[in-house]
Amino acid sequence: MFIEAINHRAINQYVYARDKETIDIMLETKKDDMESVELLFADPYDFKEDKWQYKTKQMIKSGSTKRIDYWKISVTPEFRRLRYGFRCTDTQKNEGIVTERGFYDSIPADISHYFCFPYLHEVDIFQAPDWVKDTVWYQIFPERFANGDSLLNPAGTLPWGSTDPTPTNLFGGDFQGVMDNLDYLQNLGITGIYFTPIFKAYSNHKYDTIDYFEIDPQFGDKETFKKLVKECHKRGIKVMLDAVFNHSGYYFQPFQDVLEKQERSPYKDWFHLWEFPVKAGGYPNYDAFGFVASMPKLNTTNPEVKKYLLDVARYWIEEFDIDGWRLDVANEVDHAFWRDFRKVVKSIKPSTYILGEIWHDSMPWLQGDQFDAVMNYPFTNSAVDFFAKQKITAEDFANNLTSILHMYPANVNEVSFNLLDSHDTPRILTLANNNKKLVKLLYLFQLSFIGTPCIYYGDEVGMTGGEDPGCRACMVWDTKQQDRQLFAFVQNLIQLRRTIPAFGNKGTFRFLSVDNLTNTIVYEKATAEEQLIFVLNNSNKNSKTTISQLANRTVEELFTKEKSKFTEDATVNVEPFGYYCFRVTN
Ligand code: ARE
Repeated sequence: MFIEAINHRAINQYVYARDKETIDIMLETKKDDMESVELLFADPYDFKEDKWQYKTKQMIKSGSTKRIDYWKISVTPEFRRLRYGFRCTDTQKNEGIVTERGFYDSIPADISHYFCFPYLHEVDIFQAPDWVKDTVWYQIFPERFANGDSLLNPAGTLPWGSTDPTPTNLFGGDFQGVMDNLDYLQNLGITGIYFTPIFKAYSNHKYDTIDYFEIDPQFGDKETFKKLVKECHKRGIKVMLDAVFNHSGYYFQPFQDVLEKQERSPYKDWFHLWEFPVKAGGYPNYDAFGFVASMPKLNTTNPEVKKYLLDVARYWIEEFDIDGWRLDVANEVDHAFWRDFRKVVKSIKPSTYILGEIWHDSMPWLQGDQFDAVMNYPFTNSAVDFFAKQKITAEDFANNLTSILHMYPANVNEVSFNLLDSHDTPRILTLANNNKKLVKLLYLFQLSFIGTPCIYYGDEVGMTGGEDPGCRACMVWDTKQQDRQLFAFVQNLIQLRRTIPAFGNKGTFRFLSVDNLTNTIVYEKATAEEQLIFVLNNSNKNSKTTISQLANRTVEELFTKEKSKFTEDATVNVEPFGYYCFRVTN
């Protein structure tokens, strides 16, 4: 038994309240080391004649990677208190007891050895807004979605789509252009829009804010934005804005005041200045986003700055009824600020979705006191590596996704923002070397996975684009230039996700098999009522896969609507880059 590989702490994804009755527990052991793991558990005060009245429950192996087997179980302690340990039996029938105080050959009598989940308070449960679990997002870069009001065009605005995007050129995208195309978005089936920044700013991307309380004039005014939100809400579409609180823009009035008055400026503690005089240009002599002088870092520990930014957060919810905040460079702002941010936002509108932009393990921000979710770039990278770039094997992909699903509590996974690309990355069709079959597999996996999926504007009609700014081209509106077949494919997937509970977040996810030779993955999504089995052949060869769960079962294939009955051998032949989704009917 490899006791050195056994891992559990009574924190985070290892033990957490799933809901007001249920506690989920997870243990990690060395891959293929354990034959079984049992949970030993009871109320911390449940004794009879000085003996702790523990019970046992078999844990389920919920997934594996190259290194780790994950074991999970849920318990519903009558008095919401729990002491617990693990009894591990390895493949050589060796037994061992895992407790907080160490590893033992036999069950310690002293309860103080055991892990403790002291008390399940409802108020402590990680609560993300329910509506997010059923949302399909659409990301819009406002400058590039549609030019609906040429009177707003800034000087130098170019004809729509007339040339490639650059870090500075302008094409006049605005709110009217979005409103003119809400029917298009409703027809696609999306139910949430994530706008990159819309406040008054210097650049075409608006991540260099000049005024957090003003709409950028090239997009429109507050009345137009209010109307846009109302029109979205009428269509059942939520609206999420981009909060750039890690840094301001160079022309943000407080920073301009520092440049003018230097150490005499009342705003000198609004930033992280290194020395005086603060240089107006060139390499910054102050903290910034990266080393970008035009993005001076805000001192969010300064009470004046905190108040100013929390007022911004409050204002756009109270005055415009927005539904979410996406938090730019969220990992570089202090946790104390985000805790206050959540308190303010949730006090005004508890259903607001708080989404952090963090590209790495984000457990410290997902304890329930700061973010509801983060942008799930680990998911993005693995999906793109497997399907678009054909860079990793089916087993690697399954290992990565299994690890990702076990990084966080289940409550977090179901609101994770699952994107395939964004305004910061090349577009998926470009990453897939213009192979639309790969893009379809990407969309199929994304829209049937756990979490809240996001479609980047234009991907659904086959737009291409490389690294920023290449990925920010004007939306293609000429239907002759659009891939309408791809649009219909994505539209159908969204429809399946919205109408079949097991297809979306209500369905549990597990890989059934992966085959490196045929690069085929088989996974299941299931509810108590329904079982879906997906087969994706991510290779340019025919694949033949045996799916034991289909033996002698009758199924309906969701894309062809064909009904069939499998024989004992349950073999499925899939064409190159083909896919099936079988709904088991009995
Ligand atoms: C642009 C060019 C840069 C160029 C810069 C020079 O893209 O190549 O060096 O201009 O000025 C915004 C604009 C960008 C602009 C940038 C800087 O949209 O066009 O860059 O400002 O002026 C990291 C951060 C993450 C950040 C990305 C870009 O962790 O927070 O870098 N993303 C947000 C927004 C961006 C925005 C900013 C931050 C600044 O989404 O759009 O950029 O407000 C790895 C790392 C990540 C890293 C990621 C991307 O995966 O793990 O941490 O993200 O690569 O580099």
